[in-house]
Amino acid sequence: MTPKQQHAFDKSAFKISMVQHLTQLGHAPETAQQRDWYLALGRALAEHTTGDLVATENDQAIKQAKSVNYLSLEFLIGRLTGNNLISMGLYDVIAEAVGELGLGLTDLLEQERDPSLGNGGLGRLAACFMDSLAAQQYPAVGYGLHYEYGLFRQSFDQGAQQEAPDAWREPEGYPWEVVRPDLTQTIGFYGHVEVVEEAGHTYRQWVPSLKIQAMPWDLPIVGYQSNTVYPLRLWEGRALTPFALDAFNAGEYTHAQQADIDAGNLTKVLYPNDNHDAGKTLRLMQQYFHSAASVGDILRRHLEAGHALAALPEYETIQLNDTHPTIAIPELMRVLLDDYRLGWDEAWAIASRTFAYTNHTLLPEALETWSESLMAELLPRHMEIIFEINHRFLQDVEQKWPGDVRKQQVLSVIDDQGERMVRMANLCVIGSYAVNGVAALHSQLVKRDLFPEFDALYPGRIQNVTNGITPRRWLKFCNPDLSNLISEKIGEQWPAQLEQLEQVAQYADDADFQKTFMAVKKRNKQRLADWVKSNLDITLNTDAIFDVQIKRLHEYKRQHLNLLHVISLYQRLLNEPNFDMAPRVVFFAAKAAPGYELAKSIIFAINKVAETINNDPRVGDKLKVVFIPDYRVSMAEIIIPAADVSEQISMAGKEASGTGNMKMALNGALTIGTMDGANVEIREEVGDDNIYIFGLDVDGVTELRQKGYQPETAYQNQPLLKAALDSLLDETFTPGQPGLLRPVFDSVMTSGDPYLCLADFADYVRAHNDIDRDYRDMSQWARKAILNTALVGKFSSDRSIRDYVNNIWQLKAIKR
Ligand code: 475
Repeated sequence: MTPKQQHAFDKSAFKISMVQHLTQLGHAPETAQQRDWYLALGRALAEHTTGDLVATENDQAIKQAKSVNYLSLEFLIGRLTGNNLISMGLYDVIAEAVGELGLGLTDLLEQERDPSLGNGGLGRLAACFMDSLAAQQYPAVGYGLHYEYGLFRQSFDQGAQQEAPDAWREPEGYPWEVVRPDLTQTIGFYGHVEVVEEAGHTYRQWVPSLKIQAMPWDLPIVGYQSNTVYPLRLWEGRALTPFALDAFNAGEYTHAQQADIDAGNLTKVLYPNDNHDAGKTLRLMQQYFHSAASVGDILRRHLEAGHALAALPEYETIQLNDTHPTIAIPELMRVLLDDYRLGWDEAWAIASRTFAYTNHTLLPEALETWSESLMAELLPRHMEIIFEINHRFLQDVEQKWPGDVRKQQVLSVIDDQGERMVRMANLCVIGSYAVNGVAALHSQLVKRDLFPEFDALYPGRIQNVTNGITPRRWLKFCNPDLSNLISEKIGEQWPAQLEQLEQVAQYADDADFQKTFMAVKKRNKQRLADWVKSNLDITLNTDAIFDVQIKRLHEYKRQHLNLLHVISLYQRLLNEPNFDMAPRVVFFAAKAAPGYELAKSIIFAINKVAETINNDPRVGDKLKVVFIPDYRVSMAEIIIPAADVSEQISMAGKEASGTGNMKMALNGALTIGTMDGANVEIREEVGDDNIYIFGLDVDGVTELRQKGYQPETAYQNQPLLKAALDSLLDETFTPGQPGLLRPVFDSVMTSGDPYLCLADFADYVRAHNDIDRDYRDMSQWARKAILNTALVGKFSSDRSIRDYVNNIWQLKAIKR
């Protein structure tokens, strides 16, 4: 809402509306539970946002302007109610209204289940970007999938990860979503391609043998302090209605695959892989379903607004969030060629100026490829189009590098060494007018290591847009005390203009401000400690350093390096009479992909180590280890404001950007990190004195590998490290069951330590010692923490979006 509308907001009418919604849910105010009231609150608020959503959609100025369509298989939005109240500017008045009904707003907000429609960084980035698009009123539609089950819920059984389904909408439905059955489309799969003759021309026409309906649900993305509301449009797979039964009986639906993959399964569940490509048929079906429905909807909007087909790139740009929606490129070509009957050159001129692609990872196991035979079976017409794109492209390559077979081989969309595979990233680069990495270092590596030939062929196409985070959710909402403190000093504009935080730097040496700042941190630590006490029954000392590593579990992120440090602290506390350390609580939170055995072993090891240390009376409250189960956005909102130390310790060159690093720095945590991803840029902003950098950099990693890396050497030469590793093999952490933690030992000792944990261990310990020393000087620490908050304004996702707008999308803001 605009500030003017907020002023006119009618509190008593809203209370009546809430009670009406409660009644519709079948409850009476006298007996309703908290959850019923939360649903009533959500529905009453959604009335307003749905109205603004429809109004924004019908805004003529927006229809005549250029829009971005953000295509992503994942949107990790987190709870909407609290965040939308902030954007609507209604947080305080609704807290009052709810209070007058005898309820507490924060209690009601706690009732909401997170929509966890994403795995990690890539999905959360999409959510931050939607928030920033709406905040700055750049016309946008987010397109995703309406998974019935989001990312699995995690629990521990004697330390081992257990997965349970995440029925985020059950049983009453999600109050913020609106179904849009009028926008339903039919999506085909399998079948064959026919040649049709018309007026002396031949055309190709795909005849699918399986059809599934795509019905959209819209979630409102509410602009901060405006009445702009953009849709996050999520497609749900549904069986064709019984009206199509005649076709069914005529035998069109007898494809062999139909039995195992019926329509109801298509959007059942989010694939739980992060930075990993599993290559399952159902996943490719999800991708095509998502792309085809989204492209269809984009074309519908474009044509309904009265624009010519050929003008598509002037009105619509399609951002591909990694390669997962790449099939949208051949799908748009198919529609233009076969349905609208454009010539190839005409169609390609449109498609190749419409798409842009963001790369989120260099890890080879995450780069998507699909078997050519699977693709040809599932999407026969698309495979033909991909061949034609590739054929024409390889002619360009031949022109540029005549006779260079190696270049043809690495650049081709088809990998023909072994089983023939379609390389989605190559298709993306060829079909896009812009490609970007997500942090300066990452974009350099995309050019140098991943796509050097493409960079030579298309100079300037590969760019950088450094990631960002929304300051509304990741400071204003999750850390109200710090937000108020900041607003007292520099006014209230910062949530929309985060660069203004720089003004906070002038208070970094102010003793009173330091005290207040640290008192806020302490309250946030207490809030987390209370959560830990009531949920895990571990008592924490809030004077301790809260040392935090929260992110997906992956070898390259090196949670096991952190674990080795924890073990070495434990052993020193026990074995060195003169060893002194500032008290520490080391927090972990992480989900492991269900099929990723080593990641699960690392979780198990952390839990076992935690159990031993936390129950060892000799340690007292000097050291505690807490693994918070079921990490999710709403948990991050409690942990991040409480962090003193932010662990960003990936092997250099592996973490494309990281965004948790930005969230914790913004909330006054100091980073201990490698020269990787956006850590490099965080260091540039906050300065060397206010960050703890350690370990090999990208060049150091390369050199070490060239010399020939032997983890054994570090093991033999560093007694602390050796003792920590050896403890994984005996009974220290698994009484009566030696060897249970061997997989972690083996991953670094016998599998060659692929992510160089042992090579970086000594310098990591050195950096932690520096932290220990600095934390003891509270005034110095406060200064560093304040400067982190003050100097990370660059990492607002508003700035990221402006970079996309100015350097790639070319959009104009439409103020409503
Ligand atoms: C990077 N997910 C972070 C973040 O840019 C970066 C891959 C394959 C299948 C399913 N999910 C994925 C990712 O690759 C991913 O999340 N990448 C992350 O993107 C946003 O900050 O460094 O690891």
